[in-house]
Amino acid sequence: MRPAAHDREGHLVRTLFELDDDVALAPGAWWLRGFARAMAGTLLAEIDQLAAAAPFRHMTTPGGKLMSAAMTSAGALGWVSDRAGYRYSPVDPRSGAPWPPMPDPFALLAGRAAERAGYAAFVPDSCLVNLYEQGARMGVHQDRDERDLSHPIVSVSLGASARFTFGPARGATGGLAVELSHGDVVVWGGASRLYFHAVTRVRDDAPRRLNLTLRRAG
Ligand SMILES: O=C(O)CCC(=O)C(=O)O
Ligand SMILES: [Mn+2]
Repeated sequence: MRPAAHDREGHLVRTLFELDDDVALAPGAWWLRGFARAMAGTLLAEIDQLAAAAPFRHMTTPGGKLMSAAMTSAGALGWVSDRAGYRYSPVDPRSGAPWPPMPDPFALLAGRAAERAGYAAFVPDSCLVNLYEQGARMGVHQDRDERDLSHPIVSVSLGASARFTFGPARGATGGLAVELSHGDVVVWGGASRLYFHAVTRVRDDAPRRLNLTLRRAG
């Protein structure tokens, strides 16, 4: 948790930053409101660069449906989906070349956010970048393609706000829905590492939404 700030006389100082309260979503899961806001410009510039090297594309599910969010990746491993299934790949299947390297600001932010949520020394080797344009969503799923599930997931929201559902079951039972805004970070792991989640709608308060999902996959 954020330590309280005091002025020279010892008064507790309420800053604008403190309006960004951390919210516990579930055991092991934290919604760090506004945690990435100050870095957003840097993150967006990095996304532009990596998308120039590994363009966003709509992948196909194993069932043959086109996913509505467009995706690309950075880091040693990138998450891919096609008729053969979901998996991590060291190369971009479109080019056969390695994914762009993990940008330093992504790894820095992921480590800091994980630490704030109680996960020390998190070093991601994969960043999936999701691009949601008008009408795009992401159906309910678990993140379970990673080799070692003891590492947390760090998920960063940029641009348009979106409704995010999170819970222990595929349906609504025991779960909740929150509205994720530009600069919010959600971290989950431990008891909620395999919680189900979805993006059920994206608002039109910005032209598009970007999400960084940082993981230790290998
Ligand atoms: O866009 C989001 O907020 C969630 C993305 C997600 O769950 C995923 O890529 O596995
Ligand atoms: Mn997910």
